[in-house]
Amino acid sequence: MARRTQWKLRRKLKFCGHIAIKLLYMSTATHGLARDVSQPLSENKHLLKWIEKMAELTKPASIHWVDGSQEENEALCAQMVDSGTFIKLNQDLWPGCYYARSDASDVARVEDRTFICSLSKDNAGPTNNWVNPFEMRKKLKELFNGCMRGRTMYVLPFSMGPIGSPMSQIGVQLTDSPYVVVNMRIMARIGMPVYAEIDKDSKRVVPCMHSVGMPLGPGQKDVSWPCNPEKYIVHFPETREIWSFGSGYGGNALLGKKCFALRIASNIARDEGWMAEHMLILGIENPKGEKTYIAAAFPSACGKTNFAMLIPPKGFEGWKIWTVGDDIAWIKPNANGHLRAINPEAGFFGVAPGTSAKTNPNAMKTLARNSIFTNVALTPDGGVWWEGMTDQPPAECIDWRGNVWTPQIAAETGAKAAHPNARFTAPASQCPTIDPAWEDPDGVPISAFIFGGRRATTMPLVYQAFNWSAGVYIGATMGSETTAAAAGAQGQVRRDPMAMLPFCGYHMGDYFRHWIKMQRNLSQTPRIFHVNWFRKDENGKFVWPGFSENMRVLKWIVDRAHGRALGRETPIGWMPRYEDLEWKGLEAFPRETFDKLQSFDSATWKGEVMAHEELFLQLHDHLPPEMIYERELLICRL
Ligand code: SAT
Ligand code: MN
Repeated sequence: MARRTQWKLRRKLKFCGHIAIKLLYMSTATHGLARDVSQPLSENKHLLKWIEKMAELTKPASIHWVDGSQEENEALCAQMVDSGTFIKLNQDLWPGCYYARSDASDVARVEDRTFICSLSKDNAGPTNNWVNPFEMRKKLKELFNGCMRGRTMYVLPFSMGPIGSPMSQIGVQLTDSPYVVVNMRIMARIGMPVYAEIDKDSKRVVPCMHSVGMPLGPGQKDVSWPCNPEKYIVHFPETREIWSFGSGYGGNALLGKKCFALRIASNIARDEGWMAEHMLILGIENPKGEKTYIAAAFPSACGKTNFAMLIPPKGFEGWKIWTVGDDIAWIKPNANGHLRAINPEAGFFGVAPGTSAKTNPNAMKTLARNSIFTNVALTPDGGVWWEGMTDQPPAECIDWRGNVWTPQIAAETGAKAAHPNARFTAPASQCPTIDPAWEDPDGVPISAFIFGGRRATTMPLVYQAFNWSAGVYIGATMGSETTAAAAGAQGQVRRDPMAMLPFCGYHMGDYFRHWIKMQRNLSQTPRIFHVNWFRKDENGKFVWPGFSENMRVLKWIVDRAHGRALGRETPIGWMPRYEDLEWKGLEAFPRETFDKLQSFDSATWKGEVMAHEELFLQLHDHLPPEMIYERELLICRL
């Protein structure tokens, strides 16, 4: 057959194929919407072809092209109320808010079921789970074969970062979870404007496959939180693909977040010379109107959201904190060699327990409307509650498992009303301190980086790295006690370099090298700091009050970044003396307690450096030489 005829025939077949999927899905699943949701909303032929292929594989009962409209959102929420996934909260108290309870086995990220399937095992490195990509593709084909039977497949286009920003990236998630669609609508920019970007064909689209992995047989009744005991969260870094199976919760299922914005984006960033980091971004404005932005890396559930929305304490009248992001930062040098950062997300997926009008009033205002609550407790008046929300717990409520909970039951059995990893999904635009520049397509300028972990001992409240490579060493050797954000044991110190251990999509050693190399493209290098809000005394009590009072540390950091604050040189870095911090409003805090907070003990630190060694041994063949030099220098100084 002549080439030309062959090509024509292929085009014809493709066209027939599109007609066929359209006909197949026409009549179903319109959810009372005026529009025919099975009608494609994009003309992009690669996208159409991929959807066709994925529908053939997963065999959904219908396809729904998500337009992102308010009308569609309401229809999806109403549908989930009918199916039992959602409970509509009392709209007088919680306007626009919904409540969901997950399956008790699907409550957090599953790190041991998360895979980086690069072509070579060496590229994934020893800190990631690796499976040969060909083998994994075979496995995924089996898992996804017919996995959407009886369900709707939603076509969910999303932009990480403001639409049209040169720093943004686009993905399309195919998912059989309407819960994921309405959460992603808060967490990312979705729908029509994203199709328009895709149809411009100017950017590569990251395909994200997601299924809860629970097909429905004919007439089979659904459960309120479908999922599968077998979970696979899979990344193919070379082809920039994500496949997630079996979970509907958080970072396992909202694929724009950790899977794309960190694991895949860290690969893109390394190749293109920028950084995808597990960092909050905030702006500090002093009474003169000078604004300084910093980015800070803390592991999951270590208070990033609280820090990002900090309210300056007594004594800091005229100061303001502006929130840009609470979890992820994409950071890129501009033409002048200055680092600029965007928050790729559009919402907060924050830990609910411990969030209150006292600890984080800005978060409470942000989540007061148009938010989704997952695994918190339901109060008799149709509201929500979680541990720490109020001093006085409700007399009775329904806990995250659906059981009656009272303070007495809690005292007797230790039962929590809310799961420790219960979350709110809230629009960033509703945050009272959202920075006016938070959607600036060029990002905000970054003057300092902060690394911080949850450490009961050893780590002082704050110190500054001597220079960039010493700072990279501090980030690379960060340790933190594990939290409920990931399934597994809690409270154990583990090395969590740059808070990226579960999120770096390639070899950690190469990631440190990338950090070292970044400095070469910078005319202005941000200063690097380490903080620890969580040091405890002999009685196991936190020594530092934290929250608003962290502003005192922040002010010193900003002043150091501008070269106008003093510090004292110690073996581990520059430290503020008592008199270098602003104590107005906290005069009662004893100098001796501060000195204790800042104290460092050579013997303990030698043990700490030994623990660094453990991680470095694992990474040794990819470790940049700077890390070895920095360790040697540190040992000499100790
Ligand atoms: O579950 S998420 O990954 O979205 C939240 C977190 O662990 O930081
Ligand atoms: Mn996080």
